[in-house]
Amino acid sequence: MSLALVLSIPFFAFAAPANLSPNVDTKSGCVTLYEHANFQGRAKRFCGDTSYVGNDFNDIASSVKVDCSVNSVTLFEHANYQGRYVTYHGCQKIGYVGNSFNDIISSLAVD
Ligand SMILES: [Ca+2]
Repeated sequence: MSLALVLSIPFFAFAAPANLSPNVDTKSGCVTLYEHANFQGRAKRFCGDTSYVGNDFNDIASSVKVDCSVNSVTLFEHANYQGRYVTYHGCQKIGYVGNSFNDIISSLAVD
């Protein structure tokens, strides 16, 4: 096969068809807990289900930022998703979790 023939082979672009489906982000986003209200004090990020927030963050969170890629996050009073809970959806900045959830969060489930 001559070089000229090889070069004459039509080049087919492999452009993918336009993706008209909604953007589905299957990976879980992250949630940031803050020690104090209005995103003050120490902060810790959690990406995915967390059965225990850790000794460094147990029972201290007062405010929360929920990434837009998160469908929902449920914050639990106790480790292993036990006790009282509250659910927030993505793209939220919660400057104060409220008296009923202040300084009690021990685990969280990220969807
Ligand atoms: Ca707790």
